[in-house]
Amino acid sequence: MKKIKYLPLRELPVQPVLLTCFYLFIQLFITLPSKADTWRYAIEESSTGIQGVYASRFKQIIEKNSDHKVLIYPFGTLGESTDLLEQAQAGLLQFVDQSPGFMGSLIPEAQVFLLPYVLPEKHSEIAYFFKHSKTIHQTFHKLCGEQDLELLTMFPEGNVAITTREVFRSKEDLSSMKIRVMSSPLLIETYKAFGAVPTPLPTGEIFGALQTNMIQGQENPWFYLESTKLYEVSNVITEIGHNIYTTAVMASKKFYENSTLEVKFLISSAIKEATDFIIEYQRELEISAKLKIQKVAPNIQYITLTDAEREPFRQSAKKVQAKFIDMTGSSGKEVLRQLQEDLNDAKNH
Ligand code: 6CS
Repeated sequence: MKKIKYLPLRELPVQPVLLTCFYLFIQLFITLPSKADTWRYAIEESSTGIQGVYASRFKQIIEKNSDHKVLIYPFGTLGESTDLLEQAQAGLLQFVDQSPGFMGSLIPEAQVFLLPYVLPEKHSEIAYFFKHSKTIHQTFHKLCGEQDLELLTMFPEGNVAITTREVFRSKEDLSSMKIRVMSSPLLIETYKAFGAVPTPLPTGEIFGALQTNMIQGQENPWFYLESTKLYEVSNVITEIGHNIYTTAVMASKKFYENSTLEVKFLISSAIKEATDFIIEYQRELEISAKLKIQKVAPNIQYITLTDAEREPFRQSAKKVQAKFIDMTGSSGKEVLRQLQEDLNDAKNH
């Protein structure tokens, strides 16, 4: 039998081997043919809301760089916000945008983003935080993974303002008001601590409940007050500076893990580009939405609480942090510690 002669290692033709490896690597990322799929992406807002603009930008980038198609399902087409997350967990949706305000019962630690007077007000700090935060990109990513969700990004949607029938400047003024909140238990605790009567209601019921005086107020970011015309059923819009609205984009973990490296790279590049874009866009939209409302509704009273008026609300925020720890235990305590470290980094960067 003919003996195979092996080349000693040092005599192997190094250049061709390296070239082949390099070629295979490039193939993996760029040229491997992959089937053109259609991906479903559900959002909690209309297609012109911030989540809709984000999803459209993501779709545009994906469709420019591949043969895959993205179908966007705006609010109402697939059920209420909480239904969407279940559909993504089951792999019926490839992508979903869901806000921490609706995630409290599934991932209690997600409510850290709802804590009043914790997230920064300054745009440069907000931008840095969303891009670099370990709380988002490591801790929350891991917590989502445990629920069959692949966290892709989080972004802000602007300052949260409170719309009411009557003027309030103190916690006592709020005591007679039912204020609608998203379903998160922490938001309920927040408005209790603020002296009001918190009333969780699904998104689709906010307008009607305000119109019929079933509730006397609600909170949402400025662009949302404008795009959903909530200002039409409000007499007063007040800023107490307690929070910015945050939201999370996730993929079905099953879908993501079964994707090729090429697809994962395609998705993460589109997510990064769309996130950089939306962080600046949402800021501009907040300014224009405020101006639009003030122009079409000059009779509304626009109030910004002074620092002294905010102080009792800030004090109540401490109680809400204690409630957060009660709800989440040592895991939540660690999430809050990490968040505070991230916020310090954002301040000092
Ligand atoms: O308050 C809500 O229910 C909604 N607010 C915003 C800004 N986005 C989605 C959510 O459904």
